Amino acid sequence: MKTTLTRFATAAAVTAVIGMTTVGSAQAEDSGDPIIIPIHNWSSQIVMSNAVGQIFESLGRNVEYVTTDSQAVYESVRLGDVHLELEVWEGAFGKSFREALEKGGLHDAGDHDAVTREDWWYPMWTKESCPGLPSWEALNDCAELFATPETGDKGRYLDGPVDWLKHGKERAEALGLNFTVINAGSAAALWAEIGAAEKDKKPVLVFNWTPNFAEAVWPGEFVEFPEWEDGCDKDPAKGPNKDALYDCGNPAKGYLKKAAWDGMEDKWPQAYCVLTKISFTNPQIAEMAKLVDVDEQEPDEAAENWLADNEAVWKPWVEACAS
Ligand code: TMO
Repeated sequence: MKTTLTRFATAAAVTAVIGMTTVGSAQAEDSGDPIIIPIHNWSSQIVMSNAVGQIFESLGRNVEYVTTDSQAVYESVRLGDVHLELEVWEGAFGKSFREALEKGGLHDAGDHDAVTREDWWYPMWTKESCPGLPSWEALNDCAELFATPETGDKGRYLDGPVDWLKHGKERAEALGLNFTVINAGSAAALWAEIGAAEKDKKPVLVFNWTPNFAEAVWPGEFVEFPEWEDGCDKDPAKGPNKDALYDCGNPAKGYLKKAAWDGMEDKWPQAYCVLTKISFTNPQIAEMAKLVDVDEQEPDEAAENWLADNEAVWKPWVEACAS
């Protein structure tokens, strides 16, 4: 029932917007070819991509979604195989994004309002048995608390899926951490790990990020590693270990950008204009993730519900590009 009602609400909003945009529009028309939007493997990105796709559809655009690797996507945008990326997280993707920018073919289409962080993280109960946290220097003394049969006497750190390329193994090595880094197969495996530890308040260390639904479910903290310095992934002189890369934490106040294929503006000027106006906040992005990861909605349905409940957020972006 909720879905039916919100479908009507969205349709009404869409009609209103189309009515406005078709009057006196003198600029070149957007192409009828589909705008191809890449989808990755974490919920806010999937919901946001569907929400923006539905906004484009409300303007009469055709949209296709393709599931792509979250690092390789920057090469795909650059080549115009997909046309934009809605969540460029500095910690995970800054390097791939910068490399693609240098090669040319894609550009920075502006920042979201959101401030992001992605790093080693623990639910707050972990600190009771390892009170030196959040400093990374407390980790080795506590390593055995995190040991499992799989890791022997080393601690276990459950990193994100490999395509998020967190360089966890290199970080552990560069900082001499007595931890085995294991890549989760999916975001869901991270939530399962925290959920399984919750009942007995077992210490766990997993990859996590903000904005995300998790912060409202499990209070917790990021481990404070040596502060990120530009070049820490390229220049061994950066960070405390002068012989190693990746001996810094990820940026603690990272950006969240949008990226666009250079040809997008000419081909779909109105949709491109809307893309440049889009700016989601931390709570909005956390809510998008929650609709899927907690409320168990399908991503397209979550996007539809989010748009119906937040017209005051997104309609001004469309209106700003109406002529
Ligand atoms: C790429 N991610 C936002 C899940 O860290």
